[in-house]
Amino acid sequence: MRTFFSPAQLAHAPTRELHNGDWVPYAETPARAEAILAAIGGAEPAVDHGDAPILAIHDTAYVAFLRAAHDRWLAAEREGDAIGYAFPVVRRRPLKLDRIDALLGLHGFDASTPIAAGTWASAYASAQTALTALDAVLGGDRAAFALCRPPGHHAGADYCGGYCHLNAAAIAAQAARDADPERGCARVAILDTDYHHGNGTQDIFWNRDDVFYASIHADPATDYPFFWGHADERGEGPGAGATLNLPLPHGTSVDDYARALDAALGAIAAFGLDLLIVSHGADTWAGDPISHFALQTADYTRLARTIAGCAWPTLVVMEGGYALDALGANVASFLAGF
Ligand code: SP5
Ligand code: ZN
Repeated sequence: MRTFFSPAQLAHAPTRELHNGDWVPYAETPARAEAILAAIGGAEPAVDHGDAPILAIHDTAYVAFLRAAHDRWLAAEREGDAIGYAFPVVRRRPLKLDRIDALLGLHGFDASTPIAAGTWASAYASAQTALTALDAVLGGDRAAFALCRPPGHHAGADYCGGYCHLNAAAIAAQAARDADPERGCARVAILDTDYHHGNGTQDIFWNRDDVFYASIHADPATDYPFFWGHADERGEGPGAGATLNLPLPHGTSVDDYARALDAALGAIAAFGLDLLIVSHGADTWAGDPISHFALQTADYTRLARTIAGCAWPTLVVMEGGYALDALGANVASFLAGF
């Protein structure tokens, strides 16, 4: 299957993140993309689709913030990566705040998603990679792979978090909806197989009945992002019933995972769709350094075959996966199933 990636996606390279109250090396490294590229034998470059498809999902003020945040951090005479430390969870109201620390708190929900010098360039390129792979699928390919990095599924319309800045899967879903009638998709389903719940994607489509969101992930009672991804979250208003969360316990291996996948695919089939977007994380692998499932490398081929067996036009978008020495093989195994 055709695979897309842009070298600009390597520019984002924060040095450290907060973990259990201390600084640790940043887990979401450029080397992740290089490991995947090496295993799958390279990729075609992304085509620039401009800001418009990004602004169809993300707020203008958030995009302006993200673009300028690191320069403003330096202008405030700080060094290194920009990280927020005060978050407005109490009586939020519109305020005209200008200080970089206020903006970092306003546009983020955690202190483990730094903004570095190359962050905007990489997040923008990651979104373009998803849009270019989408073109291949809308053009008739049965499946295509967007090697997105940085990942996107924790990012909402106006906030970053969870190593994510722009939500490439959501941007691609909206672009598919907005494409001209000949290629466009009236109904899109997103299947999120990352170990973590994709709270940003869920939030973006929470009230909508044209984009279904199904996620299989670690129970947020025990894992990040804690506040979202619980089984009783189903969407609201016109979107009631168009969100499906399937949390699983630590230690989940392939048979239990495959049962959850069958349930997700059944719900997606019942919704009816013109396009499937798989927000794929390889952090469900048994040896992942920040996760607690027990999938084996070969399991990914089996799971992907189950998805491919549904015969829906499919865009696979890369999300997480942090075991550098196994990441390439795990992603290659998943793509082999298509
Ligand atoms: C896209 C994705 O998989 N995001 C995951 C975000 C999880 N962030 C919080 C996890 C904290 C663990 N940090 C461990 C760092 C080890 N170097
Ligand atoms: Zn993840």
